[in-house]
Amino acid sequence: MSYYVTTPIYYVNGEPHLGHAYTTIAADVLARHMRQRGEDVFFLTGTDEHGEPVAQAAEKLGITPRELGDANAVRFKELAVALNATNDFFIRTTDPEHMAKVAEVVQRIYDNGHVYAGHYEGWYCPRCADFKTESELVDGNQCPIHRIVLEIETEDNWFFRLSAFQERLEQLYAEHPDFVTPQNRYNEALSFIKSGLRDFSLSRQRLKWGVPVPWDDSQVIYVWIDALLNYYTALSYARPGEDLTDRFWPATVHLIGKDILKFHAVIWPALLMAADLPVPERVGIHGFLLLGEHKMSKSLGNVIEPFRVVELYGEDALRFYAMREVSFGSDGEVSPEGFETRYNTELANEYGNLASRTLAMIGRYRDGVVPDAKPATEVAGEFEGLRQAVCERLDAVEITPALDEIWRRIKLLNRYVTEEEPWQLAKDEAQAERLDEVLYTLAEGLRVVSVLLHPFMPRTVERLLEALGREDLSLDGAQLGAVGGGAELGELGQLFPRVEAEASAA
Ligand code: ME8
Repeated sequence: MSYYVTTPIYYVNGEPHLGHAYTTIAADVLARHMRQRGEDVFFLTGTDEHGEPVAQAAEKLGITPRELGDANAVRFKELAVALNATNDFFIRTTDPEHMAKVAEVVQRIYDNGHVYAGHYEGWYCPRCADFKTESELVDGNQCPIHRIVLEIETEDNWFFRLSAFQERLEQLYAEHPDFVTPQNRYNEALSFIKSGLRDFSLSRQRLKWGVPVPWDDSQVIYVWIDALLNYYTALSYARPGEDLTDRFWPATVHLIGKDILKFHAVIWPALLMAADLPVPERVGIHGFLLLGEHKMSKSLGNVIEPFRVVELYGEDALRFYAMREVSFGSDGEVSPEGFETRYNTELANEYGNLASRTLAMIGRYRDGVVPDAKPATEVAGEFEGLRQAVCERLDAVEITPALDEIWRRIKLLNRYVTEEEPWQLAKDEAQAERLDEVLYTLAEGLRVVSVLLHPFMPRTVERLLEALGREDLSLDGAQLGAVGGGAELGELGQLFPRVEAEASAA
């Protein structure tokens, strides 16, 4: 089965921050998990470089939009690398191949009769690159998102007949209850559609920075249309000499933040319908990380800056924190203290300790070889159905609940150690078989949770599995008892060392 997952393409008008990292991490978790399941995966991310948001930011800096794009696209690429994201391609909307394909699709929409010349007058936010209705404005004439004063713009430009797609969109929603998840976002999008769709301008007259309208080069294509089409155009040129469109289109899931719901859940499927192209299977929407300023942490300062966290704690700690702290789909606070607490309690104490204790006890009591035994019944019962549950959660883009399922088993294994007290069993030769069972169960439990955790914390898990002498990552083996004893354990340093604030003062 093919699985195509995307992130939004990020605006190059600023530096990447944790919000961008969040969606990229989530997409990478899904991509890695699906590869573990043996699916044919394509994972796309990239940058959105045209339009007013970028043109205006460049103007303020006194550089060209291309210079700004070139500088910040590099930063977004570096972010993906720093996060250990396995994107198969990084698209930039300034790629000539993308631009040519955008022109081609927009021409098709025009040829299909869905475009007309019109006159627009309305409130326009250049930072959103979007028109606002009177009812959306706050404090008279401000953008509800950017809180900047808006002006009424009038332009003659080309309009897309969105209103003509109302019925087909309603039908799409009726037939595909998972088209938008979670449910509250589905409801929000559907009620937006039902409230009546207005045509919108597909081109901009005053702006020069964009893809020229194929039949009227005095105008450029509206940045959102240019941007949305990236998901489709990338497949045609991501692999030189090969067109991946048939293999991966329609996309399996577009991951986005709630800020851009209307574009992805309403306008995007309508555009595809207008171009006679299949619509994606799902738009998975997450909430907002509230990145406010916080009490200073000694090592991280007062904001969670992704490059800084990776430098100090490694990318796995950030990946874990992002997916664990704020339930995917909801809004939630993130803070340096919150990060450090989870790092110390969950990563170092719960997972790290489970690993080091298990390896140390097998080293001490069984010469570093995992004993051969059957998994303890009480633990086996708790692991029953785990792999299936994780798969189902991730199929539904419920990323935090999938991680919770795994973490519950890590806590359980820690309780199991405390209850069984292997160090007492080791004192009594008559308990040798029991000790074998306990140590085997721990090693096997640790292996299973680690295989399932791999998409979340790939580097850490690879280190741990290597030390466990069992490096197979396929999901088939993610069941308690799937692998017998006999593995020789290797060395495992500290998985989550304490980070000293002093060491990071520079
Ligand atoms: O909107 N919390 O780009 P953008 C969680 N170019 N996620 C956040 C976030 C936060 N505080 N801040 C940003 C654009 N994000 C367009 C997209 S797609 C065809 C074009 C993430 O740079 C989240 O995924 O403003 C959000 O939807 C996206 O970054 C917006 O990125």
